[in-house]
Order: sequence, then C-alpha cells, then structure tokens
Amino acid sequence: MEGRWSGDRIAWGCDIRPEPLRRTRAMNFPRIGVAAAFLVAAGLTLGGCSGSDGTEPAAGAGSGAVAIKSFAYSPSPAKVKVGTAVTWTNGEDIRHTVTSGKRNSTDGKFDLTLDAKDATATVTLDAPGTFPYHCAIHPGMDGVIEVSA
Ligand SMILES: [Cu+2]
Repeated sequence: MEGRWSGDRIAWGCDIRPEPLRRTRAMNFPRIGVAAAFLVAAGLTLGGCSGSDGTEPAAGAGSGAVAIKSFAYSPSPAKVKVGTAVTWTNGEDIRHTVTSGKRNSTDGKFDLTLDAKDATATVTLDAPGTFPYHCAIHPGMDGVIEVSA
C-alpha cells in the first residue's frame, strides 16, 4: 500500500500513530533506550496496521512485552523475532534486575535495573538464539528470551 501525506503524518490506511517517545525510568543505557523506544513505537504502528500491509508476526512470536509480577517474568520464554525490542515493565514496588545469562554464569550482554513500579527497561537482540536472564536480587527469578530469525 502506498503512504500518502495527511497533515503531519503519513497515512497508511489506519489511524494508529506512534505515541511520542517517552523517557523510561531505570535507563542505564540511554542510547539503547531511545533506539528501543523507537522500535517499540514502530512495532506498535505496524501491529495496528497489520491488516493493511499483510505483515503478521511469525507464529508464536510476541510483542516483546514482559511483565514482572509476583517475583516472576511473564511470559517466559518471551518469543520475539530478531530486532524486536523486548521491554520489561515492573509491576510491583520492588527493585528487580534483568541481568543476562544464567544466575551463576552472567554473560554481560545486558544488565538493567527496574527500581520500582512502572519502571521499564528495553533490550533489542539482533541474533537468533535462546537468551536466559535472571534477577540478580531474587533467587529463583529467572527468565528466557527466545529470538527467532
Ligand atoms: Cu527481582
């Protein structure tokens, strides 16, 4: 479908437009955060328009949204396609981390802290694979991201 200018935006056949980029809390890596926020906005736009351009997520691939609640990550595994931003949102007023690698073999790919309720953190993985992570504060709080090509 061809885009056409309509006022201050390009109309793609649906009225969903990306929200303005919001600063997220607990952003230890501002550059990654801004890029990821843009990817999230773009992803939402495409998701809202999926009927018009025919692009649907691969079977089983999700939006990349992961909730933290009751000392657990949900969903886990979180299944995304390469390049999809994975965004964690802290659902409780307890500090958690999203630390890559297994608990006893942290691999240093990412290490994010979500200080309190509604804090978010985002990572975009550019290679397929299975990426375990954990909360460095709470034993037993473990998650997995599965990235497909
Ligand atoms: Cu935790």
